[in-house]
Amino acid sequence: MGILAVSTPLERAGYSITLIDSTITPNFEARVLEEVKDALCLGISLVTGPTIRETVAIAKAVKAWKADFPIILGGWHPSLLPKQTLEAPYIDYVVRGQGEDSLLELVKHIESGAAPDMIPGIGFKRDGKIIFTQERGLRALADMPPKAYHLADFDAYERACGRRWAMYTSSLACPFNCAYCTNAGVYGRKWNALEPAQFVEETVDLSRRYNLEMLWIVDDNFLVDLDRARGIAEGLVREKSHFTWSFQATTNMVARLTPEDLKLLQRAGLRQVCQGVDSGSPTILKAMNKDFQDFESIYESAARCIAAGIRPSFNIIFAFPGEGAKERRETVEFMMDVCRKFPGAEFWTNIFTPYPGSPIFARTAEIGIEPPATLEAWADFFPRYTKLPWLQGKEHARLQTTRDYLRIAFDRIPIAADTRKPMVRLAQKAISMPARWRLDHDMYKAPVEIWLNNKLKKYTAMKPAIDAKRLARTPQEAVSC
Ligand code: B12
Ligand code: SF4
Repeated sequence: MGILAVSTPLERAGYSITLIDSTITPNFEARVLEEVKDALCLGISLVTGPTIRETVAIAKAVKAWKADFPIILGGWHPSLLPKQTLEAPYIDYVVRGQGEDSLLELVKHIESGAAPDMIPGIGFKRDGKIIFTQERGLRALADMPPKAYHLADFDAYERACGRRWAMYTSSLACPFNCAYCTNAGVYGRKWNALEPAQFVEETVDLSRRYNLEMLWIVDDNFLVDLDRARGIAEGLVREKSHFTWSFQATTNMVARLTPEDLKLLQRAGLRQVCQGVDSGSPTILKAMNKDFQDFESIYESAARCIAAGIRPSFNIIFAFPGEGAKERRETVEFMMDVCRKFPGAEFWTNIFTPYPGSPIFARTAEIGIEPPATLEAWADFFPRYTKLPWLQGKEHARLQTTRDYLRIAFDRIPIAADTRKPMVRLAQKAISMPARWRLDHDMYKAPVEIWLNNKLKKYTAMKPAIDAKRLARTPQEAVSC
């Protein structure tokens, strides 16, 4: 999405883009090395975590081919840690925050050989010194050009996950400031959004143009303006849109929707609402700065969504600083209670990971965390397996086992097509019962159900035929970026 966003201004200015997505391109490193041969520069979009490993490998390989070939990093990680990112010897430029204007200006400067000092929102190196230009002011989403979806190889994504779908952004930022979230660090809590008419026109067009069955609206908090949400639903019903969709929103906002609102949204194709519940412990919710969310609204939101035929999908963060055995137990019991009361509700769990730019990151020394000191060292930073000073060894293994049991105790619907055979479904249903018993009794010794489930996974896993078509250049054979 980041690349699709920054591509439109470049294409409009006559540059040609070759998009290589490592998730669908076999041997993507070789492909990049092939494409850079006649390109002006290489831009890479990355978030904190494993994408850094690929970024570093590619950047080093490109530099080994040609030491002065310009490499530009953009996206959340370089935006939040621009100095440390630029300290890597194989990175030339970083773009901080929104990249639509900054990248276009930077590419023009690279092409003409001009000094980039006056381009707001970037960082670069000169004579071994790191230089940051002035901040670039945030632009409202409605003022941004449409994303260059035509660069995406929807056929390859479909082959990889069995469904034809895309992401779409209809608002930016979030008015809240949860302690673990990096949002305020980049978007400064300035929520702004597209009008319903633009949402409806663009999503209907997108779904028809690329024959998409589903859209995932990746706004941070879709429901900040409830009238906008109602307007969107009415517009989609009026247009007879054919796609289903999902969005992310806070539970307090979802609970403000009336049953009629939810029915309207369901008629408009809404099938899932992702919500950050994050903990079942009131103490931890307070520590997370989530005073805006109470348990009553979480139950209310689950009840109303289920009644309207919309799946409530909740996220949990385990091992937040201050979470002890009592608070973790409260969380597991809360999850079990919600799933039992509202069959169809689902939970996805993570391990707390202190991201740069989040409010809690300012307290790393106090909570005993030593942040990685180089770009490369952030590659292992991943909420699926994070280890923390208070979560190591047996304790870490026990939590991972609990998470595995939570996964098999209740059905969750992944975004990829469900290709399970009836026998496999039946077998998984059977092991969900002892898994629930274990979670109720907090007993995870000799985890045979997990072993069994892993065996079953062999029969459930997608076998993607991954490939990406070679993307055609624009007819005018402009400079590739
Ligand atoms: C969709 C989404 C996902 C999707 C897809 C992620 C992906 N890698 O593409 C999925 C569900 C897979 C996902 C997973 C994860 N995500 Co996520 N995700 C998002 C979300 C909601 C939207 C991202 C998006 O596409 N936005 C729309 C585009 C247009 O905006 P953008 O990415 O910000 O791009 C702009 C600029 O950053 C810049 N830019 C971006 N790329 C480039 C490249 C160049 C060359 C240039 C010049 C500029 C540039 O210009 C763009 C236009 O202005 C963001 C929150 C958010 N508001 O952005 C979180 C977010 C990116 N995710 C986050 C996290 C933590 C994760 C996970 C670790 C969660 C988990 N528990 O597993 C994983 C990690 C995935 C990975 N690959 O490593 C954090 C990242 C924090 C960080 N420090 O990096 C975010 C910021 C959420 C948050 N507020 O904390 N995520
Ligand atoms: S976690 Fe969600 S609700 Fe909290 S600040 Fe981030 S985007 Fe907003």
